[in-house]
Amino acid sequence: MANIQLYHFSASPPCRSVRMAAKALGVQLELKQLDFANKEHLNPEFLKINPDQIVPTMTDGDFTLWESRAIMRYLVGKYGGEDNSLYPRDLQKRAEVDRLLDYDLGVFYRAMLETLMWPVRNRSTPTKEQQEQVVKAFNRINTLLKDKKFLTGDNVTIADFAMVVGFAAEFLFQGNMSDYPNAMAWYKRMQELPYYQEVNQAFYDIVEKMRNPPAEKS
Ligand SMILES: N[C@@H](CCC(=O)N[C@@H](CS)C(=O)NCC(=O)O)C(=O)O
Repeated sequence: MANIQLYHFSASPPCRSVRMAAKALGVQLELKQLDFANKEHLNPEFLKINPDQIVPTMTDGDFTLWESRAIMRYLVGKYGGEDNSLYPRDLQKRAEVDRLLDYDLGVFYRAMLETLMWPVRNRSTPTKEQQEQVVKAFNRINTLLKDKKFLTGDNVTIADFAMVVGFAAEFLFQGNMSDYPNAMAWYKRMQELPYYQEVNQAFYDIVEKMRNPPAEKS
């Protein structure tokens, strides 16, 4: 197997989803951490690799790909064997995974980003409409999970990886997460996957710092 490189930064949600998919496949990634605080992704060297200058960006030999969901599909297609429950070949099963990936890209992740994550970074308050979007999104996946272990059934798929990294912003939600018990049970199940903690540690370190900020020096 050629060296597969992943340009990433460890707390980035879409980077974490790709890293979980790689772990689930047993694909080793050579991680190339970019220091976003120092805008390393805007360096001319990275511009040559990815004109969009975003992470995750994967190189597999002389092939370069970005967009986390496309990378996960590619990795399963290339390294997942004949058929793989992470992204099944069966047309209808695959279509359900695709539906969720599309819903995530267009609606779910966006709601988490704009309503829960960005306001922290920008010190702004989400609008009532944005808050309603999050409630609607949590309700949707809570309903989806009422009779399932994972988003499309009994097996984890790349849609679970894509969505859990957005869902993990739930700790910033002003409402009550106990209103979404199926979604929370799924989140716990995801956290119990053998590679989850390792891949997501940098994110939970940030969560911990936000919950218990270091005391200000006087
Ligand atoms: N839709 C893309 C989103 C990628 C993305 O927004 N990555 C952020 C880091 S979390 C980034 O590289 N931002 C750099 C920038 O926009 O300048 C994906 O799923 O891969």
